[in-house]
Amino acid sequence: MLSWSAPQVPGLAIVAPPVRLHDTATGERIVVEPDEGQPARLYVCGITPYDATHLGHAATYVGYDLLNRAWRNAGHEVTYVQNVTDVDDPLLERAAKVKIDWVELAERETELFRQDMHALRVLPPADYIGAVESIPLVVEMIQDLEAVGAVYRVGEDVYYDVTADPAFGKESGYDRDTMLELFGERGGDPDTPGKRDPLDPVVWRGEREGEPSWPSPFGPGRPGWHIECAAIARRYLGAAFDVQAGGSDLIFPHHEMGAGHAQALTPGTPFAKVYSHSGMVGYDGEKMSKSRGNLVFVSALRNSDIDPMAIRLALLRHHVRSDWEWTDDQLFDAVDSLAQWRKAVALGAGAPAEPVVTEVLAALADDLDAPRALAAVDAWVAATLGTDGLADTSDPDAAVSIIAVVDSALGVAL
Ligand code: 5CA
Ligand code: ZN
Repeated sequence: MLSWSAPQVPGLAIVAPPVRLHDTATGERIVVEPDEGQPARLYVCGITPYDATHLGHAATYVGYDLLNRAWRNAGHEVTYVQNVTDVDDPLLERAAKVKIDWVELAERETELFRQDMHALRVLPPADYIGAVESIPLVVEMIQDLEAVGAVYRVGEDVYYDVTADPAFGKESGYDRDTMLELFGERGGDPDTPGKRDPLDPVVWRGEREGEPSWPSPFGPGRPGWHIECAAIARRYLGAAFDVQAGGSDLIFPHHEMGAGHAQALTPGTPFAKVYSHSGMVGYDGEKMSKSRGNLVFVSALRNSDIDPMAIRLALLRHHVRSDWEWTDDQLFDAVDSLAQWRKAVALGAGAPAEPVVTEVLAALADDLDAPRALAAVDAWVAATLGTDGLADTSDPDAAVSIIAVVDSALGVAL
């Protein structure tokens, strides 16, 4: 499906350090270098397009945009893939509730998402792939799983047997009780009779009255959620790739099951080298979520004349892995910061830029530490404007380097 257009990214005079990322599976910070002769390969789980992009989504996509940029600045090519869950229970339920065609709803919200991502200067995925368009890939993968005995039928539905992958549980590291609880909360059906294990997820959901369906060798139906991302990643990135990312609400069951589906076909080869998860953004005391309705939409802020670069800066004040609460004050602080940054670079000369460029790149290579990178820019701005004493203008070309690194590494256009 159509992606969005890429912003210009300035090249930098120095090469950034190798990227280290916290891995959910091992709990360790791992250097993620692409395989010999391969680009760096990143999959970030995309939206379920039944409502507009909220700041939680934006924090996740801006967060992993830092990874894309850090790899590029370290000299790597990057293949970035993202899905759109354009058919699934929550989308169909919302469409039925508001009495609009589910295809129309998905198309409308996906288009709004593209505009939001473009405004936030998020680099677009090379392959932006919808669930509906990937049904042939899903069917093929289920057939491959069938050939190794990893799936079974329950009535009209096809389920994946979690015991098919000996590494099941390693991605999340959760105990069984936690798994059972989260599976029930996040789209799973632990109580369906006839399953071998309550945790087994559906990979093909047989046709139901009033729901869309597609023909397949298992009968008419539609894909399960986890197999969608597993099949798309496998096709567009390969059976093993560098980083699987998304919000921490996807650690289990989504990324665990996706890894299981893939690893059942390639025993002993981890699906992703690193599983990276962003924290949850809250609002009014709870996780910002479509089902709770406590949302702040990127498009609404844009429509109220907020500079998207201020939205991006507000998000970058938090580490991608931390959970945090959105407050309107943070946006106004970011508007002020942006104005200060722009005022400082408008001077041309400023405090020495080179140590700032080095520090920004080092911070981002160190598990995407945006707050640390922003602190370095803030300090340069304060020194240049003289808000901490005398204005330092000893570097005649400072602004050029600062503008370039802030744009290239942080995605903020000054
Ligand atoms: N379509 C699936 C993934 S395949 C999905 O989870 N869609 S979503 O629209 O619910 O979320 C899109 C992305 O935003 C996911 O990576 C999700 O983990 C992340 N996300 C959702 N809510 C928040 C939040 N409050 N804070 C941070 N990230 C969030
Ligand atoms: Zn996904």
